[in-house]
Amino acid sequence: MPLYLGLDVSTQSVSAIVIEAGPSRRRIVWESSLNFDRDLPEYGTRAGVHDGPRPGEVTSPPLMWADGLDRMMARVAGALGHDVSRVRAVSGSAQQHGSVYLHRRAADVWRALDPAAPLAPQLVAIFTRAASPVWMDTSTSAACAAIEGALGGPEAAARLTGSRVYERFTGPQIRAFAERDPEAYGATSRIHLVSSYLASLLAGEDSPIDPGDGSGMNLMSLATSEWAPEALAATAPRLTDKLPPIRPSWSLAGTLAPYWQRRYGFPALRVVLWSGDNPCSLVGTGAVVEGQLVVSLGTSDTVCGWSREPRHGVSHTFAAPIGGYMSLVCFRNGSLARERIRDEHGLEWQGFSRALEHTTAGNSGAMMLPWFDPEITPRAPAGVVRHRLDPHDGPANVRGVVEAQMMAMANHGGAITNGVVSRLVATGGGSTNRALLQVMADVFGVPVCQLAVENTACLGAALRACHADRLAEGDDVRWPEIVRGFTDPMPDRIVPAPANVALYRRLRVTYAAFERGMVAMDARQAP
Ligand code: XUL
Repeated sequence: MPLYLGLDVSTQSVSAIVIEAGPSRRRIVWESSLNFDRDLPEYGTRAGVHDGPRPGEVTSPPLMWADGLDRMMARVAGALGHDVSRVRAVSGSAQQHGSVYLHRRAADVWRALDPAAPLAPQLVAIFTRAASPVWMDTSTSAACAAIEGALGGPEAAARLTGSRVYERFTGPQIRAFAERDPEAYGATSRIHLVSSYLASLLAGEDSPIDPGDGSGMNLMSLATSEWAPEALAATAPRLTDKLPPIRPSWSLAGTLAPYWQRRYGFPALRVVLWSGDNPCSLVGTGAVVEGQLVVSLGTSDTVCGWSREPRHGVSHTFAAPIGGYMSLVCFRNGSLARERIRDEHGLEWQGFSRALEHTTAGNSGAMMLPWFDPEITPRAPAGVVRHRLDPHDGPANVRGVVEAQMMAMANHGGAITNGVVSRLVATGGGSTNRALLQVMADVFGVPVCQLAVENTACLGAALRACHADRLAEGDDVRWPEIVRGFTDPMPDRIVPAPANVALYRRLRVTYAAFERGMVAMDARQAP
């Protein structure tokens, strides 16, 4: 029976999932994860990132991602033993928006990697920028304004590229780099996303970008899934030559490079284009039909769902890696905000859950806006926490942060399914906390399902590898068949309490007004 490998390079870790996907046996065979801070301490990251010298700058070393990939491939080969010969295809998921800047020599270097030596030392000279900006970077507001201006305003930018121009999106990141360091920009012959960079390393050749991750750049036309010339022109000089082509998500980047075959004993397997973590998660949660909503509780919290036609009234519309579209709303203050409240009040996760269980829905009218860091949704460039509760009351703060996050997600994510949700799936690290999911069920007013697998982006990458492999074999397989047996919800759903549903319906209006008021106040106070 064939095996498929899915990899995930996220903000904080590298993970791998191997699946067996035959007609009768469909299961995860093996999974593993390594953490950048803990397992690659030589890069000196905190939560996988470095704060840059300028305010709002957040970066990661692209060399660390390659090193993590190398170490994970060694683990995969070691764990599978002789079964490694059964692996037919690999694909990957990567944090979205981050970009990697390469010298002309990069393509020659990764075409001729020496299997007798580790990967990272062979790559040190390929970068024109040693620090890659990542999605947490908020330093590019001036670039955003300039690009949006050139494209005819935020609405026009959203019509063209699927999103208004956001600080973390790759286009404004490229523009800011070209302005701050024109010499290094001039020396850059290729700009990759994290996803296409890592696919290139696996294939040993320059990988295209897939439309799923391409739509997180403010550079791709959502209508055609091709680079939008007017967006490229609004961003930086000679950008057309520096970007790889865009190809359908199920295309092949090539065959696994000799480095991986000789060093670790992998066969000449198919390397399928990588995509972003959110597009991959859509597949890994089985949300491949309309009406389903997926809430991911990770470093960032996100709400997303699939639709045949683009949805209006959501912050991001991406091309889905299965065709059609996915809507996404991203909240930067996700697990980091929950951890802040947990730590400020001297709690462990158990105590955090107990605080939720021992406080009542609605928090006796107390509310907070938990924007510890600059928030993406709504856009709140100066991170600041607003309280309508006693900041010293631990349990009230725990309930405050969770209720705020759930109400924000329900309010801003409503348009994804036109208000009618047929299945609500919770994923990501935070989704193991049932007390938190009870608040989610009550606020959204629908039962919450959990899946057996936690890392849905990584599973999605493995399923995408399987799909592309079967297509390449001439089997025009449908997506519900691909995800069957892997993404079925666990039986004990978390059911909303009717009284709380009615309460939160009212509170969501109050919360939206609180949020709007604070955003308007910030706008008035901005210099
Ligand atoms: C999505 C976003 C985050 C990252 C996290 O737009 O910025 O969800 O993809 O890895």
